Amino acid sequence: MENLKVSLIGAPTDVGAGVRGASMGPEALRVAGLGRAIAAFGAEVRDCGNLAGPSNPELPAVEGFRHLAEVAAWNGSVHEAVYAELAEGRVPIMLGGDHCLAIGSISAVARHCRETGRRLRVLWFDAHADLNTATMTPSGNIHGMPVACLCGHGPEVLTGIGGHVPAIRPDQIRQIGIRSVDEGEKRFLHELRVEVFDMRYIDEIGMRATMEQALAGVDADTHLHVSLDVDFLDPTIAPGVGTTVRGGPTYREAELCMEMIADTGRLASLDIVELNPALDHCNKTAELAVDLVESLFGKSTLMRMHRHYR
Ligand code: EXY
Ligand code: MN
Ligand code: MN
Ligand code: MN
Repeated sequence: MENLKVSLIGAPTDVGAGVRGASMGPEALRVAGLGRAIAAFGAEVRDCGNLAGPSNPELPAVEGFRHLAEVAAWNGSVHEAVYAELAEGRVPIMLGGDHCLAIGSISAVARHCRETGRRLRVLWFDAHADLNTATMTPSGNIHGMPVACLCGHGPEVLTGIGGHVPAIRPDQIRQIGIRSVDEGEKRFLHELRVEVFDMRYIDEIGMRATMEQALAGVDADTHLHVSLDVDFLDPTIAPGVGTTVRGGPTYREAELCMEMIADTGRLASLDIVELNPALDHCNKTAELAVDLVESLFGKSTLMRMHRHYR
């Protein structure tokens, strides 16, 4: 942990979302003590501040996309910022902002992995599959499309960010916590053979076995990227989100996910997205996100020191 260098990159926008407010996410995470919490583990933390970009024009969808030009501009900036921190050997944490920004961050991670010969595994924690396209989308909101764009299905201004189409292959992703999937997305998930651990699966086999499967094959050459959409969590513990879906993981289930990722020692980049302070209660969802990040960076409980239960 002593040599760990972490960079916080704020991307204060909600241009990809249907509900406004995620643009305030980066500041809420800072107020909740994100930087201090990571520094407490002995990591060196650089706060790169916030990226700048176009404001939210609040316009209707055009040919299946809302705010395509604005989404492309923000993602271009995110891509460059995340790529630059990775090139310096740092662990970038992209503070959203809505989930459309994962197009920029994950395309940067994929580019870094191609250049350094590392294997990429993306863990996508979300209530949604985010696999819509212009013809399938019920809303035109691009935060419902990043997985499709990253896999090469979308407009060239988004799929081409990073210069390699597709940025990633479906077999590099594992989706965890999914419970709200549109009809077109269901067909597309099957067609692309995306490995999905939905809530029904988690209910039946448990979070520990789920995460063992999601992490199977992760080795010393793996760059592990976590894309944490806060709506992954059950709304009773995480109300500060514009797209809540009931029936999500409990506090302990979510902590266990993060602890098991920490145990691999392979976490190399992270997105924290969709936090909406305008809908939160006294910043409690931001504080929960900070708790989860602490576990992700290896905060251990007493239980973990006494492994007789394994
Ligand atoms: N599937 C719905 C749509 O595409 O409009 C809802 C998407 C919500 C996406 C949130 C960020 O994960
Ligand atoms: Mn690296
Ligand atoms: Mn999402
Ligand atoms: Mn979501």
